[in-house]
Parts: sequence; structure tokens; C-alpha cells
Amino acid sequence: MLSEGTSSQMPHPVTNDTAVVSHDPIDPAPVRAVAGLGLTKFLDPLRIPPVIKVAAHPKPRRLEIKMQATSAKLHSELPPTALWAYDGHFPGPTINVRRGQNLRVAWRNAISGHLPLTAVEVGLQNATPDPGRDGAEPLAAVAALPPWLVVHLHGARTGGGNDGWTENAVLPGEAQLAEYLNDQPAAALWYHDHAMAITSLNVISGLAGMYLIRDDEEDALRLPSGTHEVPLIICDRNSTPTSMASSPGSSSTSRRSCRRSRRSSCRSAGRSRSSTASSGRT
Ligand SMILES: [Cu+2]
Repeated sequence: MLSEGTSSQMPHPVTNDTAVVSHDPIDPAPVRAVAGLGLTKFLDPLRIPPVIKVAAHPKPRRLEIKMQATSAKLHSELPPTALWAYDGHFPGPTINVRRGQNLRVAWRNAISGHLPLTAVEVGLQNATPDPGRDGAEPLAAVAALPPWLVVHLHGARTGGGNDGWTENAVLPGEAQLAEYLNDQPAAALWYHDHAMAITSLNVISGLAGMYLIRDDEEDALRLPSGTHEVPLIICDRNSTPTSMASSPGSSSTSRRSCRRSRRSSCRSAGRSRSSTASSGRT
């Protein structure tokens, strides 16, 4: 097993340590190899997802975002890892919208194939602190799951029909249509998959991104912006050289799927504002 445990999440997450964002340039040499994992820390620049800026307009704006199967190098010393991702980006594109702007998003399920991860169940008595599967056999039932997806905008004030409830998932070829009024104060929200009972698996596969609501009150604060504002999502991953591996127990069902996904998979860490351009490395 190669990597990994906790990772920093901007673009290319999996490293062997918790997220590190530094405001000062970090000299990559001398290179610091991580004992036991063989990955060099602080080697890769922090990658920032693309931004979708929704222009303010009196009429509703429309957006289509595809859930796609893709692959990405999570660390430059690892081979590409299979992922599911919004518009092919992991994390997904950062959506930037003004308060009160009506935004209608078609979240299109364009994924074919099966989950790009291997799920295992490891008993506590057999668990080790090392990354990997601890010798457990992959769960066949999880491997056979279809891409059944629904997007929840975490922290948004929405009506029930637009909230991405867990049972409202769609299969490949279908789209989930959601209308976001964005009638709330400026905030750093995040969107993620929310499908009943398999939220953690879908989110671990890569389905998460950030959504920023702006307003005049925030503008008046004159906070650092542009390249000086870095959206940051921190994820916890266990991966083999070519695929994600779910945490022990993450295949179990839970009705508290939203809370569950935050704990076991991914969560928004908000925005980091620096007086210098970001030089964080993962
Ligand atoms: Cu959530």
C-alpha cells in the first residue's frame, strides 16, 4: 500500500499529513520523505479548483455541472487515482454567486461504471494504524453499486424540493434540477453528494466542492480577495496506489448521511485569506 491518511484538499489532496497552507514560500529542498509511506511532503503546489463566477442578473441564471468519472494524480509521486468529480475537478469548481441571485443548477449524472474505490470492513481487533486495507477482502456489494447521485448544498437555505434530499438521487443520464435563491448572508458553503446510505462512498470518490455567497456587507470589510483568498476543503482519505479505499465501516448505512459525510469524508474548512498570494503546498 502506498499512501495515506489525512490529506489537505484543494485540488490535489492526498498527502501524508494534515492540510498545510503556508503564507510563506516553502523551500521544497531538502525534501522530507515520510517514514513508511515513501511520499515526499510539501512537494506539490496547492492546486486551486477553477471558479465559476455567476454574473449578477435580475433573472435566474442557469448552470449545468456534470458528475464525471476521471482520474488525477493526488500526489506527484503517485500514479493517477480514479475519481468521480464535478466537471472533472477534484474538488469541484468553486461556485461564486451574489446574495439574492437566483441560480438554477442542472447537476447531470454523466458517470458510467462503478465506484472508483474499494470498500472493506475491518474489525477493530484487526485494524492497524497503517494505510491500506489491512488484508481485508473488498466488499462485492459495494463494488456493484451504480452511480446513484444527488447533490446537497450544505448550509444553504433551500426549500425541500431543492435541498438534495438523500432519496432524490438520480441514475446516469439523468439530471437533478435545483434552484438556489441564495437569499442569505455571505457565507462559505460546500456542495457534496448525499445519496441515501452511500453518501460517504460517493463523497470519498471525489464528489465535493465549494460554493461562496457574496454580499455588500462582506465587500465593505475589504478583506483580501482574488488570489489572496483560498477556498480550502480538508478531506481524510485512505488510498491505494490506484484507487480510494473507504474507511472501515463506511459502507454501513446511516440516515444521518450528511453528518456522516462530514465526519468521515470531507468538510469545508472555509476560506483562508492571506496578505500574500497562496504558497501552500500539499
Ligand atoms: Cu452536508
